[in-house]
Amino acid sequence: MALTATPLTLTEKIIQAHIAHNAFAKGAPISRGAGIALAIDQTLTQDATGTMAYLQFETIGVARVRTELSVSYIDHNTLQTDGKNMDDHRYLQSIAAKYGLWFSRAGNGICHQVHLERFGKPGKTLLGSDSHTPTGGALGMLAIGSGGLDVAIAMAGGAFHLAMPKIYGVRLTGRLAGGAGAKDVILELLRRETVKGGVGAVYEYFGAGVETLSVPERSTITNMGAELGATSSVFPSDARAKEFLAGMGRQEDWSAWAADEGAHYDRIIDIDLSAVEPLAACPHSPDAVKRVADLAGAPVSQVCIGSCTSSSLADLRAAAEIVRGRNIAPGVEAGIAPGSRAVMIAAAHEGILAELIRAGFRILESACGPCIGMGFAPNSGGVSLRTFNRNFKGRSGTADASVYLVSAQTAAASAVTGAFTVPQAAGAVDARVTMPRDDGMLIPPLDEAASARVQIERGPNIKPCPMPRALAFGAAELAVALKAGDNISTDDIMPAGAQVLPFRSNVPAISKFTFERIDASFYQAAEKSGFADCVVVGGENYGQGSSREHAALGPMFLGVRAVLAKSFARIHAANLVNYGIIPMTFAQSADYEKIDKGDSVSFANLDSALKTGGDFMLRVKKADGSSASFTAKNSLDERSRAVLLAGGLVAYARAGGQ
Ligand code: MIC
Ligand code: SF4
Repeated sequence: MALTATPLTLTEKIIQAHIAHNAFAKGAPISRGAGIALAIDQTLTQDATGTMAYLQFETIGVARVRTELSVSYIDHNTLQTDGKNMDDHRYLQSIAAKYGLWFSRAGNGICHQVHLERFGKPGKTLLGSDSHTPTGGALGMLAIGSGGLDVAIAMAGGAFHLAMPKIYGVRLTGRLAGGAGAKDVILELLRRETVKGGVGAVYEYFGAGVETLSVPERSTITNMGAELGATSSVFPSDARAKEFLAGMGRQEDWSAWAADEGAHYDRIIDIDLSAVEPLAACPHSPDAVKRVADLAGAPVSQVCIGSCTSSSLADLRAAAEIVRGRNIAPGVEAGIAPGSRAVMIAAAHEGILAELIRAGFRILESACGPCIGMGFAPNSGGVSLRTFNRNFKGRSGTADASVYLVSAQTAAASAVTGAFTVPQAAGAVDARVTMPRDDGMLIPPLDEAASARVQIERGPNIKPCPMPRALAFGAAELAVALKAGDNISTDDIMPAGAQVLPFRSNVPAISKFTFERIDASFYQAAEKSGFADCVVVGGENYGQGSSREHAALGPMFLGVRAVLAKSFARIHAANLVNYGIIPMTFAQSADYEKIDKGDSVSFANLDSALKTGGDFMLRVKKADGSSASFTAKNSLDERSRAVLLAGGLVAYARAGGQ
């Protein structure tokens, strides 16, 4: 690797190698917060966000994807209770065939796990329409989650725009011991940093402890960095990365990537792996972390090992060692959803799968499944221990269930006792993985002549994506349609689950579920107002969680024109802008108290604030006739303001905007 004058972090090196519009001197550090545009090497989509992404991609009008590699995965909507989901799968398969993408069929596995096994490459950029795309950081790539529209632009050869992140160095020392696993490392970080600690930052791992972690263990950590609100998480590409790629039959894809000696981090966080204990994130937030020892003995009714964060062969091995020769407790229902079909096959060959089945685990398909409320919902009021990454209220499908996020080790130990149990050291579990390179359910891109003959299959539920209305409300009074608290997740704004997900390709239909979890009357009220222009108020970290654009599209369709919050999650703020909704930040947190549902608000200088920058001046008329004035911060960069003025990203791009 070329020597640089200033020692750089790994994140900076990858960014330097991909700066699209080169306003920055090569080799010099880029100032944090500066707007940057990155060239994107690889993209991924999944079916729940993919339909909208490809509907947008089709309108851009390029004949073939312009990335090095683009993959369309089917893993979310695999509970097919009528024709809608399979119609979406067939649409996506025909799009992949037409435009030169790889296609991963339903059952082949969860996008992040399969991508790591089959396509991840050190030093590359990956943009994915799913918030857990940073999983790829386990292989030393800069992998970022975004809305589907940003991915569509990247597939068409456009750059990805973001603010240069801060870079937090996580120095690992020691080695995991006792029953602690990689999941406990990221839970420890969540305990310290909270679900908004990583907004605007990349967590970069370094130090002597790094080499003690295998790539699957690293991927548990990078995956769940999304719960910190981080832009991404990244590990160096070292001998362990080489070993992993060799195990996948892809040694030629390896190259070494690491930070320079003496690189500067904006902050350093120290974690001694040998001191990490088994932990659990308690209901209903990934950062409500407690020691399993402090929960020990409390009864458990369900256990599930799966999801894109902890369903690797290494996780299954650890679980199998713990349950060997024992049975699942009678009061517990236990299930396993292996992360990919390749993991399932390898587990079968090693005999682990048989051991898990014998112990009493139900085997679920290799897909997101229960993580996104697609089956295996817990009993009413049940206590479910899951190796997943999110435990927002109601996400499991059971509104009053208590979901705890734990390691595969803790899940397995608790499954056999029927109560929270601190896992004992299972002996040194072999974390090396050699998996058959099996492309049976992965369909490669067609050549151009064959692509030209493909007809796109469009099921009756697939409707064009609606466009934002013009920002013509000037100084009019807009009703405050909702006031929400802190850490509102995209699951609160637009729920997922078996009933809602089939409408992901039909915005008018899915918009009826907008804010259902926090205000069941939201849709009816919007309909009654004739979908009049309105605003929504939120607290800190508004829109945390998923990348789903539907959390912007639903509100947009119902008339929401601005969201006024104390702070925003990165992906959601970008999605709001892309769909013409203005994110505004309270300049003073206390002003949050001055505005309530039922008030009306007007903006004195909307036009000029969008054209030239500067804070927004607001006047709130209270329901009791009194009024208040205050300013809201305009943190939008020049491009975001231009996108809003153009009427959203599609209109902006059509008008030649970069
Ligand atoms: C999630 O974990 O919430 C999802 C479902 O994977 C989402 C994407 C979506 O809503 O389709 C994500 O994480 O981005
Ligand atoms: Fe799928 Fe869950 Fe991972 Fe989201 S977090 S990609 S729903 S497994």
